[in-house]
Formats: sequence, structure tokens, C-alpha cells
Amino acid sequence: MMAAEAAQAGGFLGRALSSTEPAPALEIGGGCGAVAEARVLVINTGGTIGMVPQPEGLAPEANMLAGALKKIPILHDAAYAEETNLYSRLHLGDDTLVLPISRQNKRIIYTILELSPLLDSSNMTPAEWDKIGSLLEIYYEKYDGFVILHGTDTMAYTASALSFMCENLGKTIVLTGSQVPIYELRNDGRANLLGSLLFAGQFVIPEVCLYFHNKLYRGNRVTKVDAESFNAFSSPNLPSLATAEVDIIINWETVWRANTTKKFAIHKMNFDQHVGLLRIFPGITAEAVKGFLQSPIKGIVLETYGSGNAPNNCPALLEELQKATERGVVILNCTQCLRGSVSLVYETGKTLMDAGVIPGGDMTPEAALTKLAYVLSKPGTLAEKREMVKENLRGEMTVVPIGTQITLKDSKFIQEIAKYLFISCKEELAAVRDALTPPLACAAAKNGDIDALKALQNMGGNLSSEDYDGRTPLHVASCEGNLEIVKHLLKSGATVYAKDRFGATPLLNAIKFRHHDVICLLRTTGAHLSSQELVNVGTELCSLAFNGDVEGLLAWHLAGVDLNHPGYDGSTPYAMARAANRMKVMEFLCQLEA
Ligand code: ASN
Repeated sequence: MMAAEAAQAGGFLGRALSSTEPAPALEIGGGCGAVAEARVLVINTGGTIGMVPQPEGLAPEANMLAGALKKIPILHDAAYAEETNLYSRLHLGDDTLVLPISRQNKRIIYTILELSPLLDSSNMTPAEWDKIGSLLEIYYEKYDGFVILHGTDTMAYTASALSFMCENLGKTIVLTGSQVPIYELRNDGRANLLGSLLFAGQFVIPEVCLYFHNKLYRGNRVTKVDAESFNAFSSPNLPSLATAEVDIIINWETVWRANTTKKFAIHKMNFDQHVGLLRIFPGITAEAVKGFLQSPIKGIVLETYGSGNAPNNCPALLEELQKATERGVVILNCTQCLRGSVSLVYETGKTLMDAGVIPGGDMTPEAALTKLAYVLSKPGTLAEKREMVKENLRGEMTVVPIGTQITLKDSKFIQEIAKYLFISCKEELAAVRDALTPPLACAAAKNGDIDALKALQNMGGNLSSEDYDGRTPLHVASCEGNLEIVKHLLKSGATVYAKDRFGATPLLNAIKFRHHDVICLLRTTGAHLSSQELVNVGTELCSLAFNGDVEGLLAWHLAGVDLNHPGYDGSTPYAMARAANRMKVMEFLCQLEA
């Protein structure tokens, strides 16, 4: 089944999964004892990480990675797989491995899907971005997170493109690779793969990220800066999202969230290839610019000097730019500098804006190019597209807030507490805020107090943070059935995939309390039950049917669960309803079948 589905993504599948293998994460009975198991899909596209020496130089080798990783104890715990009957329990094939237990007490089970042919990333094109996007779409609900193995040369382009293509993303996607093949004695591939798996399997960081050399970056903020160092990437205008050193530290305030109640979708770009990068250089001629801007070009990223400057003493050149913008070519101004932003400090920068060139802020050229292609492939008028290019779509640029910013110093509540505790420095205040946000936000969600939630947000409190039981305000609001609060939390970036210490998601909470409208909203936002939550679903359904609980059954149905699941003894909910003479339940179940 998986092979067939992946084939829809464009015949890009290697040997990864056999056609008889079921979609594992939807299997009932996935959990094992007290250890939470997470499922990660690794999409191997190629790159140095899996290369071997060939007569002409390093090249990717197919059908080798999973077998080799199985021999590396930090990347595969064979004893656990055997003791827990992992392969037969979850119906897994040869390309699935399991990590040793993590410090967070999690087992990450990862399946490697190998693409065919594997590519040096220099050979990748937008067609491959669309194929990766298709696979993410097909397997999105079946895995907790995703790792994409990729060559480093064009990884920043793919990460940027995927960040735009993944609309309303709610799960962690991590691109990684290495500078030295994983098969060599000294290599960076093992650590990069391990770190990426730990992030994708254990944390909901709903972004397209790039993990390299102990750092997790926002994918559309990075650029490759070193061809020889293990520290190959830099995110010049945004600090890393997380670091994995002695401890894993996540900078939650920096994490970008979709802030939406819409479901995840991949926007297939059928990538608009009529975009390009034009780097200004001293002496560039108007003719060269004119040639570059000829039809069918629809959009270009103009790489300018410093803070967005180009010569303003060459009217012919400016005229070509102006004529192009008037013809409808979208021109985005980005700096050639590694760090910094396009601004209107200089007259030479202002002249470009007057010619219709759009300032691109502090976007990397990789992000700017893929953003242009994305926006140009969306429906809409030219004016709408020009506006969309200026918007911060996925955290790819820094937006300077208009008006006064609320700071911790403005927060009376935190200040009062700070006074009480005799603390004053910014770091200590932030620590107090972070410690207090989870219980306060959960209490506000319980009481339906939207103003309190807004106040916590204004203080910089993260409304997705978990309390000591791993419960988030969205869990609480879903139990309470307060639709307004649920909506507000989702629009503030709360994740529907948060699991509390018992493995329950907000969706399961809403089902338990039969809040049908909340269930529907969570489902619209992409919520689904995990394999752990489905372990005893058949027995639960039978019990509801036996007790004549139509409302309870409806809740499970709205959550997307098939009401024919048999209970522990093999009898179906319908049979149980008949045995207890529950006519309403029988009618309800028959209606669903009709
Ligand atoms: N040429 C390789 C690639 O991009 C470089 C690497 O992965 N380190 O596929």
C-alpha cells in the first residue's frame, strides 16, 4: 500500500517499503508498556551522507543505508526490537529501525523511505521539491515527524521551498545531511541524523527546519557558508531554534507557528521556473540587465550591495528595471551581505524602490527566490502577488513591529510577582514568566478567560507550553468544550499534536467529553488520533454501544474513527448494541453504514 501511494508522488520510490506493508502508525496496539513510542519517516533523497567512493568520485549508493545503520548501536537498538516483538507487533519491514531510549524516555521508531534515483543535491530541481512535498502529504498523518536526508549543496534551497509549500504545517520536518559519508570512520552524518531524529520524534516544532552540527535552524533562514567544515550552515539573521549540546535547549519564543485553524496542505508549485537571481556587480551594463529580464521571466531576486543599494548614476539600467516592473515582472531586492537587511538608509536604495523594486528585508537569496516562485504559482492578480511577497509568510524575514512593543517591563502582573520575589533582571523575569505561564494559561483556558490568555501572550508567554503532566491550555479547553477558547488558542499557534504524559491529544480529550463542535474544529485543523490513543478503541466503542451512548459514539465518529472496530473479544459495537437491545445505537450505526 505504501509503495503504491508513494508511486503517486511521481515514481520516486526506491526499495523502501514493501507493497504488503500496512501504514504502521495507524495500527491499533502500537504502544508498548510505559515507554512512549514515536514514529518518524526518514525520506532519503541522497547527498554525501549516503555516498560511497566511485571511480569518478563520491556518489550516492542505493539500498545501503538502512542495513548499514542497523549495525550502529546508537542508531538501532536491536535488543529492544527483539524483546518487544517490534517488527511483528507493528508489521514493520527491513527499513525500519528503533533508537535506544532517549533522555526524555521516548523510543523513536524510524522508517527509511529511499528515493530513486538518489541524487547529489547539485542535480536537484524544483521537480524533486514537488516530489518530496507529495510524500509529506501522503504520510503526514501516519508519522509524528519527518526527517529529510539531503545533500548540503542545495539544502538551503529545498528547505526554503518546502517551508512555503507546507501550508498550515503542524509537525516537525527536519532536513539534514553531512559533509562526510556516514560509512566513514570519522563523519558528521551519525550525529546529524541522530539529532534530527530526536527533534522530529520528540518535539512539536511546526516548521521546516534544518539540523546541522548541533543546531536546529529555521530552514528558510539558512545558507551554506562552508564547504569544508562540519559547521557548514549559518542562519545570519535569526538565532537557531534549538541547540543540542549537553542538553537540548529549544528557543520556543523563536518557533514560528501557522496560527490557523486550517488543515495541513502541500501547495504543489508545478514550480514556476521563470524566476532567477541577478547579482549586481560594479560595471554591470543595462544591456545585461535587459537580457536577463526578457520574457518569459516573471520574477527576479536582485542581489544588491549593502543595505539594498544599486548604482543610481546609470539611468539606462534603472530604466530597464522600471520597464520590467511595469511589464509585471516582480523584482525583490535582497542584500549580497551575509547579514543585515535591505533598508532605505541610502539614496541609491530609494531609487530602486521608486523603480518598483520590492524591498526583501533580511531574506536570504534562497528564501527570496523560492518565495517568489511560490507566490507566482498561487492564484491571484499581480497586485495581490506583489502584496503577498511583502508579507512574512513563514518567518522567512524579520518584521519590525509597528507601534510600541509590549515588553516584560509593561507587564504589571509579572512585575508584582518579581517585586515579591525580589528579582529584577530581565532573565530572571523571563524565567518567572515561563514558570508561571503553563498553570496560569491552563487555568484561564479552564475558566474560559480570553482576556487572561491575551494578557499572558502580551507578556511573551507561550500558550503552547505544557504543565507538569504535559498538558497544554488546548487540552484543557478541549475538555471544557469551550469553542471560543479553542479557536483563540489555535489562532495563537497552539499545536493540535501535543501529547500529555498519558499520550492523550486535545482531540482525545474532546472525544471523552463529547464536545462535538470542538472535535470538528480540531479535525479541520488537522488533528488525528495517534496509534497509542487507538490501542483500546474497539473495546471503548463496544462499551458505549452496550450502554446506549449515541453521543459518545458520534464523538468518535466525528474524530474520524471507524465504528466497526471490534472489542477485545472480537464482537463489534453493533453486536453489543443488539445484545443490549439498544435500538437508537443500532439505528445510528446503520445510518452511518448507509
Ligand atoms: N555534493 C554534495 C551534495 O550536495 C555535498 C554534501 O552533501 N555534503 O549532495
